[in-house]
Amino acid sequence: MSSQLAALNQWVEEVARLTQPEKIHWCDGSDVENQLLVDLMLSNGDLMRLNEETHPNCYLHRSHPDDVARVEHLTFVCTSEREDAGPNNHWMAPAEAHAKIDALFEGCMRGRTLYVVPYCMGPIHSPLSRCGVEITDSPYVVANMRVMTRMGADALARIEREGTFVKGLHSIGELDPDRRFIMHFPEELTIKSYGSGYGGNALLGKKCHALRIASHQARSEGWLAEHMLIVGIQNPEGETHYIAAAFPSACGKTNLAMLIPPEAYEQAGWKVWTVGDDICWMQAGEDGRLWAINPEAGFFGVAPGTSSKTNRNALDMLDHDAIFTNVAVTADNQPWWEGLMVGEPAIDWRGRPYDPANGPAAHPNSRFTVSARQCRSYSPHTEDPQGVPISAIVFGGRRASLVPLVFEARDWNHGVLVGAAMGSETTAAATGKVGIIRRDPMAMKPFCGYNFGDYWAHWLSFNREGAKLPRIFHVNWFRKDGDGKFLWPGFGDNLRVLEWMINRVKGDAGAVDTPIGLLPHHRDLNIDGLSIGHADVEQLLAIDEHAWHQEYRDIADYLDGFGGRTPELLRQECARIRGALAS
Ligand code: GTP
Ligand code: SPV
Ligand code: MN
Repeated sequence: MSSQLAALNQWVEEVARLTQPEKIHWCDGSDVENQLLVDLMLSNGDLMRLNEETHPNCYLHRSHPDDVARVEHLTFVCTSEREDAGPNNHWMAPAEAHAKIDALFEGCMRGRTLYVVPYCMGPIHSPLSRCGVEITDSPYVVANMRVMTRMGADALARIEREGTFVKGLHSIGELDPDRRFIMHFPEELTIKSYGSGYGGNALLGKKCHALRIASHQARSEGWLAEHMLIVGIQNPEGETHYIAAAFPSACGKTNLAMLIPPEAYEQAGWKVWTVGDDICWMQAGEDGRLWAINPEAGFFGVAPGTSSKTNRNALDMLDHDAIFTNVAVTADNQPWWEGLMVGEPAIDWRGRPYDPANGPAAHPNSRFTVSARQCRSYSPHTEDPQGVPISAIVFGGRRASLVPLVFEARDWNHGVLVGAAMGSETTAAATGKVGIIRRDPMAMKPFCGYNFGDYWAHWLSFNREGAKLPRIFHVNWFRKDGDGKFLWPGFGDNLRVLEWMINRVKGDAGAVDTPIGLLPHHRDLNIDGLSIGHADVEQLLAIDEHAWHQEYRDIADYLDGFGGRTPELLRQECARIRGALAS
């Protein structure tokens, strides 16, 4: 055995001594293995088979009702210096954190099987990819990791070649919210997660590895690990522009990544190519451009709101070989959620007969897990080892008021400020109150594995000689009118906004200069065929300077909260805009 695998074996043995499993299973990722796991879960109640005629190989998982979302208050970044984790993270000293969580792991797998899950984040032959091994006692986690990552024998072979991998230890424990922690040790490339089976808490390749650990690693190695979708927009001339977009959880990444063009656009020859829907790893190429890969291999998407009208590409990939978590089911055992627009719920997400008095039939954060290969718009370039070149970076939030439909940053440094200043209403993707506006820089508030001040400095450092950086934009699909209705139709019609961006990149579109950035003039935005009127567009593109003045006061205070770690350039940029707003 190679010394690399010897190190892995030794860690597995150590963990087994601590957790005392009945059996140890090394996952190879094969179909046979998956079938055995599915059969096991069907027999122990972890999974229920859905309607085999309408949804072959589709399963429903009902989680513990107290375990339905990420738990930010129990998520820690454990660097040796508190300042390195920053005010944006909960921090615990590494030794204390290990002791606390190891005490929970002690003997926790008695009578259970310990699964060793080798995985690769990113195309298996890409130099940008990174490997990890998750140890878990949850077959549901194994089945999900198999869809979400390149899991099994090939990953193990790469680990053997490279020697380095991220260690992730996970147990569902008692699923007790009072005995639950998600701990990260970026300096040790280690994750320990106890007491939850939910996606972002338990599928350790996703947010824990590909964002918190990877962002920390990316800073020291000179690349970026971001909470961004990657989409390719092909125009009628046949050119494809790749756009990376950061929106907070449940704010539209999956939907934008697999957008269906409005009919007139489709007829004119526009095409949309999905590369990724949640995470993007980017690096400067030799040509000075930023090149991006999607480290994931599947989608763990929000079910509610997905319909043939809003996202046909998503719906069409969900009628076979998919895992559903916490959705409702119809009388004939088909998956159902709010916004599906067909069928009716018979049983709610907790397994009770549906009663509107109990709230929504599907949990608002109910999810589907599906291989990216099942998506019709899946881009063949997703597998390119060098990634795809990024033409534009888009930041966006869920803001009922103030923030216009779209604006462009003046330059890279201004764009970094626009990202750092992002605010968004909280959603059901994390526990806690929904609809509260909070600062969520680059949509990374729950996911940045180090101090935001250092993170912004890292972003600014990409602006160097020879760099051909993407343009930076900000969007808001969620602006509401006086009656609480969305002003912008969203979904497929968001292509109209992307078209303006691409034309800006090419130098073909106009813009109006304002203190907060460059906005399209309403003639620059194609609204042909939309039911919204001129007045709505006017409102969507209006700037209330007085309210923005307040907003920027708040932004300046927020940046000050990071003390000496906030880059001076960012403060200057902020001061410049405040000055322009005041005058
Ligand atoms: P995570 O997987 O949590 O990171 O979420 P996400 O950013 O991928 O969000 P997703 O695309 O799943 O959208 C979340 C919710 O927002 C769904 O209920 C969508 O229907 C809704 N949504 C997405 N795009 C739009 C849009 O353009 N307009 C409006 N009004 N709603 C949207
Ligand atoms: C998110 O919350 O941003 C998600 C789902 O993409 S989770 O995998 O739980 O993080
Ligand atoms: Mn996400």
